[in-house]
Amino acid sequence: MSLTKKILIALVLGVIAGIILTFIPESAFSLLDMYLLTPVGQVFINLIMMLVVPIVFVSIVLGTAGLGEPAKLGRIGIQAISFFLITTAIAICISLALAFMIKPGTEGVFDVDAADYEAAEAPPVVETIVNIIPTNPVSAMSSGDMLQIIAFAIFIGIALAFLQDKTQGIQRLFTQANDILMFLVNLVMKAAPYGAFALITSAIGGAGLDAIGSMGAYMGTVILGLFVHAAVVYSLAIWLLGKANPWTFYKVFFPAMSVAFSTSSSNAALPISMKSAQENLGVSKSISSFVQPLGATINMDGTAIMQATAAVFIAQVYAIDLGFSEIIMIILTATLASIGTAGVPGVGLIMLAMVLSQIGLPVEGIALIIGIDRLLDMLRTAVNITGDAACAYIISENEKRKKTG
Ligand code: DAS
Repeated sequence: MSLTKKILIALVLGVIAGIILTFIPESAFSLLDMYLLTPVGQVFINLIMMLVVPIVFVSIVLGTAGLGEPAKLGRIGIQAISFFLITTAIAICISLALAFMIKPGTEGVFDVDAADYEAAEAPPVVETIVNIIPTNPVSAMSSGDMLQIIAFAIFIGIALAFLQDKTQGIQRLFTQANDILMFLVNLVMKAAPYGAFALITSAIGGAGLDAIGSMGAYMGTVILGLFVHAAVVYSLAIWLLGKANPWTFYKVFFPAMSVAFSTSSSNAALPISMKSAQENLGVSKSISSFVQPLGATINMDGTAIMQATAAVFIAQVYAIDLGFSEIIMIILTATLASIGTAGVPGVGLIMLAMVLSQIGLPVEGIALIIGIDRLLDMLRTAVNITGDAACAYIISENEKRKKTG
């Protein structure tokens, strides 16, 4: 049986088990979660997170060196960043339209008086951009600062590209390191069905059917936005811009989407998403190794969809009217917030505080959605990495056509 089928079955069984577990006493679920579900899920997450920093560093060095002349690096970079920004803005517009049509904040009773939320300090975006250049690459790697690791790897890759003849040995070393890491991805992915089952069971059992029910309109609006963006926008982009078949893309990319879904982490899904893109979609190693790690760090369309929907939802719950300028501010701040969101679980909610405070909405409104956010985080993370892979696929297909004339 294929890995895709195994993961799909694990997810379906996990949803069923999660729903069943919502009917057992909370104390019993907590024990089961603490001593079985969470440990199994965390071991799987740790196994893949163990590979993320080495894979990002090695693959971007190889990817940048493989692009050859900096002019091509510039061209690929401009195409990727343009795709990221345009699709994020489209994602936000879709979610705003849906939120204003469905009006999730007017459905149901919400206890705003009890709502309290201490916003964690979201790093200012300018500071994030300035700090992209690492003062100490080793500490960037030890702390997992993805933007700094990417920046350092790009510099090393450019140097390798310029010093082609003198650095054959180093290039071979990086190539062999990449082969070792891809082998380990394969090995770790054998645990994916077990990890996926444990993580989705824990998420559904932990959220509880009551929370899911009372936040149904909000969750439905976000999920509809995620579905429209992934199924329509990305498919149209692959078909029209990449002149490729969207169905082929989704069929082979499902295992990577399921890892992103299970772990709620773009970074954790990066190894399998790059492997899927390179081995199953034929995306060139150099383009995949450059575009996907960059996208996993700065391109979060799914997160932007949640942030825009949550902003409208909270405004509706607190009966605050949003004018044209507030809507423009939501588009701008949600785009910036999604760029600043790291590819790890739950950060999108922290960055939401920045969006809300920028447009003068009560940040404590986040307390209304925090209970079910883990389930939405799983779905939006799957969309986040899909956008990165779609971008790499489109650029790679167009570069191939350029070569064959
Ligand atoms: N979980 C984040 C990611 O890995 C996104 C988010 O928190 O919104 O993409």
